[in-house]
Amino acid sequence: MEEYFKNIGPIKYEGPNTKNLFAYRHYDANKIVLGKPMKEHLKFAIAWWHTFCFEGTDAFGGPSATRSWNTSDPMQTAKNKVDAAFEMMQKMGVGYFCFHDVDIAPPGKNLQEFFQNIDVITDLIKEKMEQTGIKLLWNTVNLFSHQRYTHGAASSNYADVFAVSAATIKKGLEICKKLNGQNYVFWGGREGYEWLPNTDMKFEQANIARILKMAVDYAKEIGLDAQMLIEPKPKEPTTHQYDYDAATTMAFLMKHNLDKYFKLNLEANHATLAGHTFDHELAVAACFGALGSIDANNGETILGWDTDEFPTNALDNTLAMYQVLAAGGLGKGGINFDAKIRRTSFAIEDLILAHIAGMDSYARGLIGAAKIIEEKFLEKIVEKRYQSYSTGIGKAIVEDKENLKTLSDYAMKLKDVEIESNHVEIYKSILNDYVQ
Ligand code: XLS
Ligand code: CA
Ligand code: CA
Repeated sequence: MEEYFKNIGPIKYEGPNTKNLFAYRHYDANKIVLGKPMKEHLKFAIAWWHTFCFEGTDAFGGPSATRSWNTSDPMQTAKNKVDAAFEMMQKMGVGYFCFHDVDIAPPGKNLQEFFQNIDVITDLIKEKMEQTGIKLLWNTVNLFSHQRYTHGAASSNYADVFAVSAATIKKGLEICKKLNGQNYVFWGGREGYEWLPNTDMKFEQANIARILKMAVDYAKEIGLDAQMLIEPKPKEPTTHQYDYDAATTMAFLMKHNLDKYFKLNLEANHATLAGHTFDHELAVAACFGALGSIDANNGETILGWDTDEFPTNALDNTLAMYQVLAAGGLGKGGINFDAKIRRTSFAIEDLILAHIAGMDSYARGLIGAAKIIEEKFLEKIVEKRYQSYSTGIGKAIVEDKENLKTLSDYAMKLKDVEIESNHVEIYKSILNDYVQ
């Protein structure tokens, strides 16, 4: 079997002072943080599409990277990618992976051939999983790249496209069951509109809900107990995507009585595109008890596209991990690097280095967030801000003992209403001390 990442690894923790680029400086898998090992807080996953399929193309040029797993035979290439993926995950000590159906197997001439190809490759993946103990964090199906999805998949104006989408999702759920996936993701790639005036938005959203309901029913039928996840994104490729952000997606799920079956897979770059911070999206999901999993990356805010860069901003990651810890963790979810190397980082070792960078940055985030929690830095500030609700009239309000009349009587008797400063600048400054 060919070795793809030659003379690299295993990647070990060497601490922040190491000069070895091929070592973890902060991610120390077995180090206990808040009572459990880092590797359980940070269930890192490698994204098949960005790592084994992306070759550095952009809107202005073809591949910049040459990968030795590519051959002239698409099935052989798919098999080589399985070897490369497991070699990389083992060398890095990464315990999970994620994929779209189209990432792992060639399309063939028709759906039948595509599904047969998937069967062959997933047999191979299953074997590797059994040998290594590496798990499937989630899989999904790509209902956006093929020409037939030009007008959407479940939201398409063509019923045949809806039917093909249903068949493809059925297969996706079967793969998830076969590989014991922890989660199953729906990202509505083209579920949105190009032009509102020619779109029946209510109808399209009802059809999306229909297919999701069918998926829930089928998962039940085949005994699949993976957590179902929806991944919000506001725009790109469509002008407007229906699952705009966490709040919009929850409203959609609740309207269609699907909220009990789904949680959210939240991506940092999608938060940026929606005009939110990533920790905002995580906090919104947590409010609904729907914090499912993370697609870890960063958007280049100057460019304003979905650039899917590796997440290296320690402050952002600290705030993100703070939300995760405050919500009690990600449950079955994990931290998938939905991130790709820059076009200029085309060397094979960049795939490893970029993942080290992301993992170390998230480890910094975890350590910093744990310190914030241990020292109750934010907890004390928040407690103080809301203390007027712990006694007197505030307590009565939150215990639902008051109404507009009783509050009016109370307010009329007030001589003055006293409020205090937020002191936000100094707290933001002190927060920097927690960034590791
Ligand atoms: C694209 C999305 C996609 C989903 C999975 O922007 O991030 O990659 O994570 O289909
Ligand atoms: Ca994503
Ligand atoms: Ca993205």
